[in-house]
Amino acid sequence: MSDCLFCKIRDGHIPARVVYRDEVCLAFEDINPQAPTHVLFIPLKHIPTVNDIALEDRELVGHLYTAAARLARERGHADNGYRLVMNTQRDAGQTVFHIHLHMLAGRPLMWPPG
Ligand code: IU
Repeated sequence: MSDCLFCKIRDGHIPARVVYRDEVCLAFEDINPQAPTHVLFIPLKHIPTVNDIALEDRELVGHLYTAAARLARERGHADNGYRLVMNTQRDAGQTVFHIHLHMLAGRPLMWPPG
């Protein structure tokens, strides 16, 4: 079995509050939410970091964004706004090495972060 935590969530070996799934991606509530809405969008394909995104993955990455925008609309965040972010490597605070798009919404968000 893969050592990757998010692959284990994808495969149902670790529970998560899944909010969306299709043939390309999976979305689930972050276990330690930093905003009223904090959802992670992951590709089903294991890609460790943004550095590892290949040209052939371009559609997959776009798919994460369109899935996130749809959920934002469904949850009523489209007008007030939300943040989509992919932390990459140590200095950005990446802790799980399977790319994931954070969607944060539901409160005013500070900028710049940390
Ligand atoms: P990061 O960008 O790699 O730091 O984000 C990892 C996120 O994964 C972070 O917000 C954690 O709260 C979240 N997470 C989770 O949702 N479920 C888990 O079992 C674990 C981490 I470990």
